[in-house]
Amino acid sequence: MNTTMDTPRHDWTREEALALFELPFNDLLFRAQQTHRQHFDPNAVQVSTLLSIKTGACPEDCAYCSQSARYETEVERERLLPLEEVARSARAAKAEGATRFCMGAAWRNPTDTQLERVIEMIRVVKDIGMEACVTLGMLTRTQAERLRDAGLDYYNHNIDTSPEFYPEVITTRGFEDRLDTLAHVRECGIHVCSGGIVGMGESRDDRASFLVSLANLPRHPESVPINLLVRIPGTPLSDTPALEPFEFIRTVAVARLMMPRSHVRLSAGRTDMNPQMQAWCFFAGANSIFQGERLLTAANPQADADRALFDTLGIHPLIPDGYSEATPEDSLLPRKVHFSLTPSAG
Ligand code: SAM
Ligand code: DTB
Ligand code: SF4
Repeated sequence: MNTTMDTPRHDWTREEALALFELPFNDLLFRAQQTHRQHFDPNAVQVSTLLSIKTGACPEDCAYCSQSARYETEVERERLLPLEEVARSARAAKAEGATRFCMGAAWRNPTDTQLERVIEMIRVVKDIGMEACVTLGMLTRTQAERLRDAGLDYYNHNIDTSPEFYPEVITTRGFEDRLDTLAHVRECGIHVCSGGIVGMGESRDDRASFLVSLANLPRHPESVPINLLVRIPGTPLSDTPALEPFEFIRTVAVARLMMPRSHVRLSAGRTDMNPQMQAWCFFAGANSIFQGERLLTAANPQADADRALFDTLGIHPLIPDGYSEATPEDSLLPRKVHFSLTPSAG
């Protein structure tokens, strides 16, 4: 096995990934941190904010999701948000220090008319001077091209879990459908954000296989969100036993080792993690978070708590190249750290 892990690989086997999971914890974290330092400022964390632009009444049956029409959850359905509300939200996120604004819609896939409305939102976010990301479900190649032409920076589409465990979680669209959308996004030049959820009752083998599926894509996603399942009352996964915290940290470390140049996002589930656990995740190679008190429908830590965590750990938010910063008085950004959106993760 390549011990320095310097060059991105796309030929991982599940056995190799499992061997990483099975390393003594200190060895795994030491190696992950070494790899992390080869490619990133270890104290810089990219900050995104999420907004649900269309909530609930989704026809899909994703067993973890508060927004599926098939489950009785507390989520109220909402129509597509007005443009002005998106603009207000993006300005507020920028003032809080986020550099990327991610908009999510509870769709299986967008219609062309819906896509046009989202494109207006992307333009508004770009005008405010933030990176734009959207997650709208499956896309055709033509739709991906329209998003690229609108200036979209990232498209989020998760593979969610291993191909083997996937049918236990979602039956209304297949794993291959997800790969098709990812290929459309990649081929038309939008940065790819793709990861998944751990803690859904999958095995360690599944976690290894999930990371192999991501790392063996033709190019690694630039952004890899690792979500800890948020157990939503009313969904089939609401009573899933909590994942052992060290296993989550191991998953982050293995993701870092297998996709050395990608931003690994410590994503959903941070309200169930204490500051020490989040610090371990950063040490394991996580270098991105969602900031803001709400994810799409679920709670996220308060901005104050994240500010305190960054201060305690000496972490600073990462500023992308060419980013136009918010005014100093309303930004929490103390330092400038540059990275380039190109070249890609590998
Ligand atoms: N409807 C679109 C789709 O599924 O592609 C976009 C939005 S969907 C909510 C985006 C991702 O959020 C999912 O693929 C899943 O990985 C993550 N997610 C949703 N609910 C979650 C939960 N309860 N806990 C953790 N992650 C979750
Ligand atoms: C991702 O991987 N996690 C985000 C984002 N991509 C769209 C969504 C997390 C959703 C958590 C549950 C909720 O808010 O409903
Ligand atoms: Fe719908 Fe996305 Fe939720 Fe699945 S994850 S039910 S596609 S909103």
